[in-house]
Amino acid sequence: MTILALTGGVGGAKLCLGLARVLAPEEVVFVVNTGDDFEHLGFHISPDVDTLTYTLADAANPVAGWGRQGETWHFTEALEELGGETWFRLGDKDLALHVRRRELLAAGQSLTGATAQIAQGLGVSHRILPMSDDPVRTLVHTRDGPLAFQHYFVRDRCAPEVTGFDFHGAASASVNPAIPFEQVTGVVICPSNPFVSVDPVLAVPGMREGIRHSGAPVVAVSPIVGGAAIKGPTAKMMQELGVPATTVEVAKHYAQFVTGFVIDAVDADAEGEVQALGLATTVTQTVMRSLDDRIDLARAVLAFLDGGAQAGLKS
Ligand code: FO1
Repeated sequence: MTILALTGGVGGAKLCLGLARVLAPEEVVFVVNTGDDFEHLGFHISPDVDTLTYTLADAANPVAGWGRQGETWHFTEALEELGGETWFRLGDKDLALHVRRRELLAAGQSLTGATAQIAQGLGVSHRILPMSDDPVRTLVHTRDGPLAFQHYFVRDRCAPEVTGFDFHGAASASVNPAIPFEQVTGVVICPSNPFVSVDPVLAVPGMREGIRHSGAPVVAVSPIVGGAAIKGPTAKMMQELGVPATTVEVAKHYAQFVTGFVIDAVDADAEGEVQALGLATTVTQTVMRSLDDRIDLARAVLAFLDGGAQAGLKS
């Protein structure tokens, strides 16, 4: 059995931790969005890869979700004094990861290879695979023109009104060859932002085909609960794109690709509408506050994959 988990951002990383507690390293592969990556201060910054790595290493900042816990900020403060860019804050321990990754990349390692060495250094034995080792950059189209992802997300604090997204470089990117599609028995789309965390992963040529060819059931966990995103700009983006910020709308977004959809108990009344899209459904608590919540949701998702998430079955 090999589960493929597609993830990005803080919300997705929470479910990945639950899956990592339930599945052995040889039973699951985490495929991570790299559309948020950018070159900054001479470093290749890979936020979703690092958020997942720190999360699986139990080293993530539990409040922010990104960066490391127990950080100090001497580098950023000193950079400020020198007039450097500090809108994108790098903690002192996090800085070591960026220095190490730059060293590994400069020595010819792929992002996958560098990620594996860093994960190993942090005691993570689960497989963390960037969706591609080729550059893919999410471009956020707004009323005031296009923005690089981190300029939208961090520098401008998700304030600009979005009109659409492009994944620059996706068309010529190669899907990560380390993804074992032929062994995949189930696919989980984690509760990440569908537009800027999941869509970039699915935009890599060969990703959808590899998953479809595996014949494995594909389930998505709704990142919207009760009309709101647990974290991040998902609901705001949906409203700005002219769609209601509802779990049903997320199900529609995924309907052509997934066989099952995981709905939070708060939205149980939406189950019929989601089933009418031809999706199997399961209702459970998807809001993850504790480690137990993460583990319970992972178990519920795996049970759903084993049971009712075959195309067309209702559970
Ligand atoms: N997010 C912020 O809102 N502010 C920051 O200063 C910031 C710094 C940062 C540094 C390293 C890293 O791996 C992530 C960082 N993030 C920051 C989060 C990042 O922008 C987002 O996690 C993803 O790009 C979207 O999920």
